Amino acid sequence: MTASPVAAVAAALHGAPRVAVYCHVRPDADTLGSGLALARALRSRGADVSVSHPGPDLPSGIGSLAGADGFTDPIDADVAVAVDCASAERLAGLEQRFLAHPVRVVIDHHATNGGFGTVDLIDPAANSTTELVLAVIDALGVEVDGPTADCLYAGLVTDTGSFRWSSPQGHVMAARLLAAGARGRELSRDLLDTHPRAWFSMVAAVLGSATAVPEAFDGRGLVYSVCRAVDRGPLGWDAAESLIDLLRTADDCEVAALFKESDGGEWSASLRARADVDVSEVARGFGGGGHRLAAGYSAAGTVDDVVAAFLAHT
Ligand SMILES: [Mn+2]
Repeated sequence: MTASPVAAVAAALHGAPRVAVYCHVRPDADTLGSGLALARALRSRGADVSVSHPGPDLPSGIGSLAGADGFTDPIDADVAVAVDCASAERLAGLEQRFLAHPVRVVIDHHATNGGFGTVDLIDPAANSTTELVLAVIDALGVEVDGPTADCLYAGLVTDTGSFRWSSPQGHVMAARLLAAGARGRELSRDLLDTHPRAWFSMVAAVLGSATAVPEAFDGRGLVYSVCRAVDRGPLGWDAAESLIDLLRTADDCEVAALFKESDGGEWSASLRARADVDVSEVARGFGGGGHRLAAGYSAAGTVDDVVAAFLAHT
């Protein structure tokens, strides 16, 4: 990463009295941790800052992050910042609001992000968007205190799968954040290792109905499953988010796919590759995006149609 995009973002934020930070729809710990950490840093410099996400849904486990009780509608701001959003569409109902700002900063690490700000800081080599936010905070000269370190660590530990696919820089960053007071053990427990017991029956249903397609992807194999709204039962949408990490452990399938039904009957597909199939390309074909080994897209229709459309492209 060159220093200049970081410096350009810091310059755009420097002295801005009002900043509206936008997180993506169905927010995860990386987008929320990025937004909350950036807001803390800017507020410490005297700025008025809002942190917003489209829709009512917050994932479980983020309640202990500083500011997690303070998400609001976007304020009228001089500068808008989108964090961890691979495209403007990821802002859903807040997209037009964001795009109306004359100064728009995009901070993201998705390889498929083509840039939709007036100032873009996009680095696919970053483990998490919080890694890029930390670079911006450093460029602003703001000290990272314990609560800010928590927010940054939350994005890092989740986006690296508990550091399983972290770069060396991710470990260096983790050491710095833990030394600054991040509650690593508690955050891992809350964000990754806590489920209501109803989650167990959902896992059983979804993994029990997993289907293998050995001939897919030039014989390298696909395993896929479906998580219908009824499989989730009383659980929220985010309960299904970690299922793909179980599916993708199939030892004889290079690619894993999970089709998740929202309460509104729409579908989101999560794709993972074990080694070297570029699933972001597959996702892009359906209007989605992501990383080479982890990507996704949205779809509408019956489950049979959605799955058949995907299988036709494997
Ligand atoms: Mn991320």
